Amino acid sequence: MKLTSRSVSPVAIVSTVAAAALGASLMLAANTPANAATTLGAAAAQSGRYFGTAIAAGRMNDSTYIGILNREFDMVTAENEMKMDATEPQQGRFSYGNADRILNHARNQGKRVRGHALAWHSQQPGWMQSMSGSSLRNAMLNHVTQVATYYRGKIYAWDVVNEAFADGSSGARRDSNLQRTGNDWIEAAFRAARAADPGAKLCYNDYNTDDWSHAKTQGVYRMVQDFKARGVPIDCVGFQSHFNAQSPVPSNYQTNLQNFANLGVDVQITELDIEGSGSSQASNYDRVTRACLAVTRCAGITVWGIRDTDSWRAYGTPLLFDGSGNKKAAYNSVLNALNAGGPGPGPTTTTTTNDPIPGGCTASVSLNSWDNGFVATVKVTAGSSALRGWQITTTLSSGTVTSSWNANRSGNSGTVNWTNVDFNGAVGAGQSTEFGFQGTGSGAGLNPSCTAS
Ligand code: 9MR
Repeated sequence: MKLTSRSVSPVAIVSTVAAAALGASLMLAANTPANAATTLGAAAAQSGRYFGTAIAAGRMNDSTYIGILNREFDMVTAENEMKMDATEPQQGRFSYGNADRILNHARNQGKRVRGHALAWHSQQPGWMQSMSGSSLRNAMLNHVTQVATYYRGKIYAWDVVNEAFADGSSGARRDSNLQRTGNDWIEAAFRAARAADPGAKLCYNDYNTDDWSHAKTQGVYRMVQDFKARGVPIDCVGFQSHFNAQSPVPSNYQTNLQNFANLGVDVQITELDIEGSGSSQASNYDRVTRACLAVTRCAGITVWGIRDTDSWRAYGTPLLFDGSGNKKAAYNSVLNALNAGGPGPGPTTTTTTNDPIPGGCTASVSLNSWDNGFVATVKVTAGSSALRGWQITTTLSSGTVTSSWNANRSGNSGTVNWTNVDFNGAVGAGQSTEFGFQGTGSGAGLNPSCTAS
């Protein structure tokens, strides 16, 4: 209804005056309408993005910590527990206890997980630090393969390689034992990660790459450009975004994210923390959040810890919650910015991503066997939510697969991996689809396992 001047009520006049008088605070109120999301994860989800945090397994018995985690965040990174020294403390002996604790908690809460990190010059186990040449290259690739395979289907995005560029004006690779195995070590790591977990987005992650004018940023940009041109499997670039007075939020931060996105990769803010307090800290957080929202392929933001006291640099009070778990001004500015939203539907997904839902599907097999051969029919059943795609692993204790139908296959003996074809990837909640194969041997013990993708 169009109001005429005669129909304007005294209440309306009062609120118009109030609007003029309150100015900025009313604008703030406009960003937080009654139906605005009240948690970071829900607010980010409105534009198809996530809001995550790093957590430490050692703090998981702290009820304040876990309460904030469960309530606010929908993406989780293990702060240290998936690093090389944690997951392969002795060569060939893998250890996933703390990493699993984090991953299982996240997934049981319906949250997704960023994997951090498969290959890095730092946090290497002692045995690796003293290696070089082809034995180091092989050990690194084996690590990438083993860890990414172990978590196959459960990781939204892996930091495949972390911090491989030098600081300063060179724009060159950082010297390290891994770099000395040959300049192609990074692409080799990405290829190994893709083969091990085709559903995970594969990221290059670094710090001091947030300013477009820095030589280090340019070096990373040229590498990503080259990888895209040559078909090296890379899906995303992580910008750690650790800011303080010496390293402030760059004025070209959004431009920087956009320039990388224009190469055809997602961009992710992976380790955000900003030293400071009060309104200046809040306004820096606001700027970073708005920059992500303004870039369609900025998939989401992860802060590097929950409370200030949880931070690797607690003295800088760089996070969104104080030591008691109270929301800081910085929290409110991030929430308001997320609620104000951004353009577009969020990141365009060009590769299949892993399913955030635990237990997203199951598989069973029926066998029709004869003397030395069999036909197996595998039934794939979606769990409580619909599947966009699926991956099945089967084990042949003897013999080989000789033909198959209605699925893509990799391998034909031992562990054989299967993925949906175009027409049978989408399966409704609780519904089933089938594929089959013929093989030699008995077909005993195929034991299919299903991962939603
Ligand atoms: O926050 C992490 C801290 O607990 C560890 O001691 C440290 C060891 O390297 O790593 C910190 O996390 C780093 C991350 O893995 C990579 N980017 C820089 C982060 C802060 O140092």
